[in-house]
This record gives sequence, structure tokens and C-alpha cells, in this order.
Amino acid sequence: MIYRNPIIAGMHPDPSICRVGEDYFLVNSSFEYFPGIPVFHSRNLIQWDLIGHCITRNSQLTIRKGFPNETGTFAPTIRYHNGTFYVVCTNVTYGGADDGNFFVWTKDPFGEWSDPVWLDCPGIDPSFFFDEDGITYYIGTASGQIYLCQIDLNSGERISEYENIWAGTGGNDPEGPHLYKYNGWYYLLISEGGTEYCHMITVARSKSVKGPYESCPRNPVLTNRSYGLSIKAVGHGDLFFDQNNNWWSVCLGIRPISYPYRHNLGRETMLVPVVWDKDGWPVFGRNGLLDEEIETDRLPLTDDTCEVGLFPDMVLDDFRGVLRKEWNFIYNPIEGAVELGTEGLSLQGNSVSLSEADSLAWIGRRQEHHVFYARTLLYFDPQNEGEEAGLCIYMNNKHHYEIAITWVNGSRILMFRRQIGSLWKVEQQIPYEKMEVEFFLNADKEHYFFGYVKGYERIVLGSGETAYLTTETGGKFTGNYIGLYATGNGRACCNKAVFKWFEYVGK
Ligand code: 6LW
Repeated sequence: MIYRNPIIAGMHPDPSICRVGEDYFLVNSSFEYFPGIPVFHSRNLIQWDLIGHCITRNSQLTIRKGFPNETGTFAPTIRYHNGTFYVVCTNVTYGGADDGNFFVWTKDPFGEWSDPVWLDCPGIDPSFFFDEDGITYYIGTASGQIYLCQIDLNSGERISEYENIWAGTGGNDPEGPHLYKYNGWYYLLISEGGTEYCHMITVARSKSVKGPYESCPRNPVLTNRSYGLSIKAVGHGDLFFDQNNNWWSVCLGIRPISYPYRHNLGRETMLVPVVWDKDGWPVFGRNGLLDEEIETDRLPLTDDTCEVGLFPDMVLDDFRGVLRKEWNFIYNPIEGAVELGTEGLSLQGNSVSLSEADSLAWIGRRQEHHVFYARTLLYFDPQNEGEEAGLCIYMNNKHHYEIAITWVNGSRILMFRRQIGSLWKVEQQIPYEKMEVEFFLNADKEHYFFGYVKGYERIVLGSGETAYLTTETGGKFTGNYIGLYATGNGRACCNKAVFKWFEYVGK
């Protein structure tokens, strides 16, 4: 059968995976978005359900504001050991509260996770390795080195000195380490080249956990740099074997939209078949290259009726019950800003505008497809100058396009606006009598189109290039979100904005 990469589309970088019997659990970085660290479950490795998040309570972690797309939860690792799941991760705050490395644990990955246990270990990209002799190793990245130390899992205390074990093969940013034991060898998998177009996975091995580590003669074992392949920047991977003893890796990669390369979906999760060569080194993908379409007969538990790959993703959300798991806040959520009721989703805007890197009345879901359409029915009665509620495509506070109902010079209007870095412009304003409006946002690879529905007519109010809302233009580690928001633009909002339903259809 053929499966397609990515296996988890939209911003889902730095994947890490563990298997328990025939069940697979996978986590990703989520940066400033909350809930943090999405947890996915699968039984066939290609269809993944979002089952929850590790960080769901404000009391667990404070996410640093400011620094768009480069604070919060970076590069988690998930491991299962003696009946408990552990996720070890970094909260990047640049000196703010709750900075550094921590782990959370649970017995039930479908439920809640523990409070963080903070670790005295520097740097980023932490991983755990449980050795056969019962010792728990922490592996991390700091000062251009991969290091290791022992920790006590109960207290989180570091119980040995740090020891540098490898610095990679000479590429910049050796990072994202994971350690495994197989056939009497310790294998150390890392990434080099930075999380951009020169990204690569390299591997080294040793008979002793502390080294010396010998580099694989075929390094890098995975990279798409300098190849005309549709997936670029592959790296930051984790290695595992399935219940049939077939080996695989999950890693990140991107799908650029244009040349020169730019990408707007963030870094996505890919699945790579792995085999071992006669000398005991892993061979990733097609001799070290990752294809978008992969033919394999090794996927676990897949029968002919199982659809594979990037199926159209369709969601019609009527906002009844509890908020669906794919909706995120930016930073820790504000008490009372977002509520679900019989009417739908209500957002109580505060004074924070879309252009500020601060907690605002906003929820968003990842853009997972280059081509999609989204629609929402909004009821909003703005009463003061600047009060606004609408639908946006959002990379960060300095890069977003939006359509909104707002109040300008004493009257209600529909508005289309774009912000690209320090360029900020209201492109369209039209008078609007009603308080209810159906907005739409359609995207293809080149443009985002915004408009509203009038009777049977769909009226486009404006459009913006996708190229300006890409990581290369103004982002860092995340991808684009489709957001619903309300704001008083400098003042409190009198009335709540009510979104009655939301639809997303990806193609
Ligand atoms: C992460 C690093 C990386 O910590 O980017 O792709 C950083 N790899 O390993 C943020 O995702």
C-alpha cells in the first residue's frame, strides 16, 4: 500500500513516539500555544487521533509572552517505562518564570498529566533513556554538545555530572538527541544543520553508554537537502520498532509553497521506514531520502479498507459541549474570555489587539492544508470605536490578515485588514447594518481570500499573499492558524462576540 507524508499535517514539529503493545503515542512541540504538547494516538501509524495535551492547566506552566513563535514548549520526548508515560520537554522563556527542562507523567495518556517535575539540566531538546541496569539517563543539548547525566525519576534530582558524549559530524546546531540500545550497541540519533533547508539526521554508536561514540560512515542517514523532493528540511527524528519488529522513524519536514522556498504550514510530522544494513547501521527512507508517497507492506494493522494519507479534513463545529481539542489559545488562557453556551462560542474581548504579543480573546486551529476553506457565523454588536470581532489567518502578532465586524465613526462596518511586519493597513471598509454575518476564508497555495455571504452571494472583500505569512518572511518555529477573535483595540469590549459555528474543509 501507499501512504503519504505528512502523517500529521500542520504545525506539528519535533515528533517523538513510543509504543505500548499495539498502541502508539506521539507528541509534538507547541511553543506559545495552549494547551501545550499535543498527544496523538494511533494503531496503524498513519491515522492519528488527537487524544489530549500534556499541559492543560495554567498552574502547570507559564508561557512567556512576547518573542512570537519562539517561547513555550520545545521538542518533547515521550517514553513509556514500568507502566508510566513520561514526557520531558523544555519551556523556553528567555529568563522568565518556569524556565528550563521538566517532565510530566501519567498512567493514562488519554487523561490528564502531572504537574511538571523541574530538572537541573541546561539547554534544550531533552530525552530520557531507561537502561537495562535500571539507570535513568537524561540526554540533552547545550553549548553545541550532546550531553548525558543520570537522574532520579522520583525526585527529578540530577545524580551525576554532565558528560558530553558527541558533537555530531560538524553540522551546525547538533540537537534533538535520542538514545536507544539495540543488538548490544547504544545508538545516538541527533539532528544537525539547523531546522531549515540543511536539516539532517545523523547517528553514532558505542558499546558503552558514555561513549566514545563512533559516527556512522553514511552520515547523514536522512536529509533532503539539495534534492528536488517536495518535502524539505527533514530532521529532528525519533526511532522505534513496531509489534512486527519493523523499524520506523518519525521526523519533521516541511512542504514549501513556492520558489524561492517558503512555507506557511509550519513543520509537520513525517513517517520514515527504516531498515538495518549488514554492518548494523540504520538506513532511513529511500537510501537516506524522504519521499512524500511511500509504498510499503509493513504498516501494522492496516487492512484494505483503511484510507491512507492526507484525507480531506472536514470539521463542522457547532461549539456545543466542550471545546474540541484542536482549538488553541495563544499563551495561557485568560479566565472567562472564552465560553461555550447554547448560542455557540462566545469571546469576551479585552483591550489586547491582534497586533500585540499578549493574551487576547482568540482561539485558533492549525492550517493543515495548502488549499482549504473555512466559514463561520458571527453575531457581534460593537458599541464603541475600535471594538472588533472576526476571522483571521494568523502567523503571529506581526503577520496576519483578518475580516471583522467593527465600529468606526459611529457606524457598524465590515473590514478587511492586513499586517505584514511593520506594514499595517485597513484595505476595505463597507457599511453593514446587521449584527450577524457569515465570513469565509479560502486559501490556495498563493493567496488567502476573505469575504462574507450576502443572500446567495459570496462577496470577496480582499485577499493577501500566502508568501508574506510564511516562516521565511516573518515567523520562526510555528505554522499558520485560522483564528476567531474579539478585541477592544486598547479598551475593554462591551459585548461578547458569539461564533455560532465554524467549518474547515481541507483539500
Ligand atoms: C528544537 C530544535 C529544533 O528545539 O527546533 O528542529 C527547535 N529542531 O531541536 C524548535 O522546534
